Amino acid sequence: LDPSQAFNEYEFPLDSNWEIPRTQLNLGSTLGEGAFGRVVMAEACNLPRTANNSASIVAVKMVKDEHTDADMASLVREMEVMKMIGKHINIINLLGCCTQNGPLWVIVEFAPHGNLKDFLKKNRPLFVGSPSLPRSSEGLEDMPQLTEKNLVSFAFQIARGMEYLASRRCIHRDLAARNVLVSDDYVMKIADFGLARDIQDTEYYRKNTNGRLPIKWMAPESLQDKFYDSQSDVWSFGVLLWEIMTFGDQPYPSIMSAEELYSYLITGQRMEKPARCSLNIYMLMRQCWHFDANVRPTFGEIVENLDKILQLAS
Ligand code: ACK
Repeated sequence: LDPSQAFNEYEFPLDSNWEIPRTQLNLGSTLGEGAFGRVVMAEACNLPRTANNSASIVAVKMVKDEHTDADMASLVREMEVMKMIGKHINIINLLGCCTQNGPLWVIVEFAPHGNLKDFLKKNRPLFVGSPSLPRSSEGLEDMPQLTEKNLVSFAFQIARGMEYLASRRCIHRDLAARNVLVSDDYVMKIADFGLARDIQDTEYYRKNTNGRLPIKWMAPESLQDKFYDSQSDVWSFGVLLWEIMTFGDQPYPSIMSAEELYSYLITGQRMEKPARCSLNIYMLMRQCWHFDANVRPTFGEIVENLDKILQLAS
């Protein structure tokens, strides 16, 4: 028995399509840590899947020191889902992995501007007509104001990413501004496939998930029956659209529980049009919030609709 192996809790099959030598990575600071695990920034050299073959910044996903077998299984599944889904500009793409002789490292694209919710809050125009506080005026000069066209373009890009995921039979199940990351040049990238499940895997998308449920983004059929499909992702996209148009406000601020939310929705109530939101964008939100999932637009139709709205926006 190799003594160095004694410290490896798990053994993974080698996938030479994706394996990267650990020596090509130089780990840096922790970007975030949560129930899911840990994300660490790293410098990488000569990665096969990056544009320039020089050093680049990447994000490395790993489990925490105090992880369970289920945490590890979920990271492995996330990696396998990313391998199967393939590349798209509007998702966080897999770059490679380190699975041998040490801890599992899943290497993904790094998004320099963090999550979309915080990004929107940082870029709030002064005196936006919402109950939330405007951003501070500090550093305003290097933060150009976001235009309505910018906001519609964010929504368009996310819809493109979701259209792609849906075409790959992937249900996100936790689509929200906190799970979209912002890259350079305002490129939106859908992140966190931890909850992504294959549509054919019925026991997965009907499964009762333990822990915190993102109830305010959930479609009625997910709240009631734990049923998820691409059309329940469309409902969440409507809430995300609302988050974009309010520069990151909290949806349904007075609703406290899943039961309360469900009775609000089943009686036909919906969030009002945000102050700085055009009618055509609000109509799209409302279509995404049709109680009947079959009446909601598909991501393909949302992409078409947003494309038209973008053409009109100055
Ligand atoms: O808003 P954030 O800085 O963006 O806080 C979260 C945190 O790690 C936990 O998920 C950040 N994060 C996750 N993945 C990436 C990534 N690929 N690029 C940049 N930041 C990331 C995320």
